[in-house]
Amino acid sequence: MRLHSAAPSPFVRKVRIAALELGLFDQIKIIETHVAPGKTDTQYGETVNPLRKIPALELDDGTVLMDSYVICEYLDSLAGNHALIPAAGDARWNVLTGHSVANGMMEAAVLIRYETFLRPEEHRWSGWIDEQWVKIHTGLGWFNQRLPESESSLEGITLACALGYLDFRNPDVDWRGDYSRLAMWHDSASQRDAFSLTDPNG
Ligand SMILES: N[C@@H](CCC(=O)N[C@@H](CS)C(=O)NCC(=O)O)C(=O)O
Repeated sequence: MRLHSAAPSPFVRKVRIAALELGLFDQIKIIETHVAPGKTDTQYGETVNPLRKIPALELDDGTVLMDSYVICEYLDSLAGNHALIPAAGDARWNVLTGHSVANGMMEAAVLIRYETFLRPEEHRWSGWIDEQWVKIHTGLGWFNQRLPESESSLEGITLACALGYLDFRNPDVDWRGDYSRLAMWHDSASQRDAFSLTDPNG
């Protein structure tokens, strides 16, 4: 399997942690792929992912899977024991909902990055950036009240990726001061090998 990746991407990190936790990482070859708005990689778009986003996973028979959620669900099915996503019941819906919220926080943080780093200064929209920050902070508060039951579920993995990306791109944002339960949860999750090996903060 070939995983189209870039080290700073929190969505790629989610897949890498999932593969490490499931013991499947040795079967994956990392392909460095650069996708940034404004720097169109037409070949990648035409041959791999029409949305030109990473991650995308190419299987040995040529099938391409995307996006990060689908890839994680696929890896979970290969491992065969529902370690990432519970098979049924409340546990399943809780993990999937937590994943959606953490993923949305990651999307907001990546959009802020594009808006502040890539978009020409005269075209930036500060009100829109503020709205993304509100989503991130409301999400942090939501998780501070409702910590994931498992660090290594898809919810726990995605939340750790969202928090790690905030530290990586916005080290000046002191989320730990406002969300102390979440900070303790993140300290504990970060001890896991799969999380520390992929930490963008080194
Ligand atoms: N829904 C996608 C989001 C992936 C995503 O936004 N990746 C970013 C890199 S962190 C990307 O490829 N950006 C390029 C673009 O938006 O054109 C997933 O879960 O895989």
